[in-house]
Amino acid sequence: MKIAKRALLILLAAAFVLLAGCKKPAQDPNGEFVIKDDNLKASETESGHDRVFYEIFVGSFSDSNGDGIGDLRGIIDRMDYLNDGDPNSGRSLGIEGIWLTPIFQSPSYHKYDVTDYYKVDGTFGTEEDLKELISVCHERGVYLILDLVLNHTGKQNEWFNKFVVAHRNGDTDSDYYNFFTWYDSETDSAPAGRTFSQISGTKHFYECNFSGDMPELNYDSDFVRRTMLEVAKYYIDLGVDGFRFDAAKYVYFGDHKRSLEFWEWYMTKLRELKPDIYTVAEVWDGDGITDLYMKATNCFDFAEAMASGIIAEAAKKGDVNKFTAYTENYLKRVSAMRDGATITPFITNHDMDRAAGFLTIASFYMQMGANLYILGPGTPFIYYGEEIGMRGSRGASNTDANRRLAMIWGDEDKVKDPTGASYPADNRVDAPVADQLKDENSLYNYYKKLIMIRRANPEIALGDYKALSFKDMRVGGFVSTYNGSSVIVIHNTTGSDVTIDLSTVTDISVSGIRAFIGKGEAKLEGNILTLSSQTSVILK
Ligand SMILES: [Ca+2]
Ligand SMILES: [Ca+2]
Repeated sequence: MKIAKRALLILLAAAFVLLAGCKKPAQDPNGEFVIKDDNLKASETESGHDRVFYEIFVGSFSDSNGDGIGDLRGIIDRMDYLNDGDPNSGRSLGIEGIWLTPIFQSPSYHKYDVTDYYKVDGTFGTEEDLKELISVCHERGVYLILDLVLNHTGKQNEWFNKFVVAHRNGDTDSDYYNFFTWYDSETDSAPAGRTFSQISGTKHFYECNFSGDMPELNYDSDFVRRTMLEVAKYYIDLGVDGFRFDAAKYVYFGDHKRSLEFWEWYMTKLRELKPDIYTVAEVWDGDGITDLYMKATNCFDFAEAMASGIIAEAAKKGDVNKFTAYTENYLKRVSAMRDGATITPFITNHDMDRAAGFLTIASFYMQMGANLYILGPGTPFIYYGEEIGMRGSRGASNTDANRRLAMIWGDEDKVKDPTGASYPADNRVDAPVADQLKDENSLYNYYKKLIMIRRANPEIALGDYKALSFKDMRVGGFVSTYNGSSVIVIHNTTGSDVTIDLSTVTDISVSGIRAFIGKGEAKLEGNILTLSSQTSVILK
């Protein structure tokens, strides 16, 4: 990992030269943001984890061989779009980490039912492709994390077959007899609240809370624990930077105490293998529960996500003070759980209706939502297509495929929707990638600039966060101090310009505007800040 870290440093240093090296205040060609500071120094993060990540739903992203299915080579081919390794070029989105949804052999399009953890699914490519993707990512200072499904496997996994055979033969000595959780219907009743299915030819039932095709692994078995540790070790040795853990709270269904015990054990082992590993878990629950799991691993913050989440609420209805107070409080709780823990804000992922459906672009809600979570601490996760404003929701046909539609490149890419998708083709995006790349006012270019601003002002992601309090609840912000340097970030989500006497909200003296981004602009005269409607400013 030293190489990747060094690459990040070079990247950050180059960004510093680009963005802060000008003697006069730099004006972006289209005037949407300015960077004014000759003294900015990019600093290496303590954990290296305060990155902007990008979730790729692999089968829907980019198809390299014309079969309509997104694949690893397609991602390699699109790396210049994601991060071209040259911050001076200004020609790529600039994400610093990639989460791949599961890539191992599986019969489904989503691949959360793994048949063989040691094989890249043939439709996605080969292990050689994975190695190449890892190496291309690392050349560009980008982390690559894999989706690891530890709660269950697919029914077609040979482990399940061995488990079934062991039960049919009454072979209690087999290592596989207890590989999945099960009960004997002749002597026991089904544990309450959990779902089981019969092992054909026996009176035994295996646990399958998600689907009959997804038998649940039994982590009371040391053999299972060792087996699933070997899987992680295999991919760590291959060079991945970490994992996203699926369904983490269900390892012991309905028992957070035991599930957490498992994750603490697993993470201790992984950190022995790779001390700087980055992991993030799906614990789809309220903060009271996710906080517990922070002891072991970072967790996605579901309270911030979706139409009802704190980001969308602040972006639309404008209670920015609620958002910043929440963030300050959340950071405190998380850092109390574990050294090095980071927060993980996001608006949507592959299990949710897409953001541009509930944060409309024309009303500038989408842009303000992005400002709120990308110009902030932690590890923001962008869902592929979010940066071009793709829409897609379950809708009346009630299918998750509509949330995982084919990326709209507008070029020769033939990537197709997953099976079952029904979302109207004419309402998916305002303009494809090819057009947005050329349009300085596109949402894509907006996201790109947000990431540049974040990178050029490391205090935003790394500093000690302190929410500021404003009279108008729809104006809000925070001070973030890192290595003795403070920035102030202020968001105006209201429909009108605001004028703020900064001395009424902070005693930190400000010498100028570092950047602004949004619908309008920011001006500073002495302590008096004028901030346009739906605009954010970074002051220093
Ligand atoms: Ca393909
Ligand atoms: Ca389970």
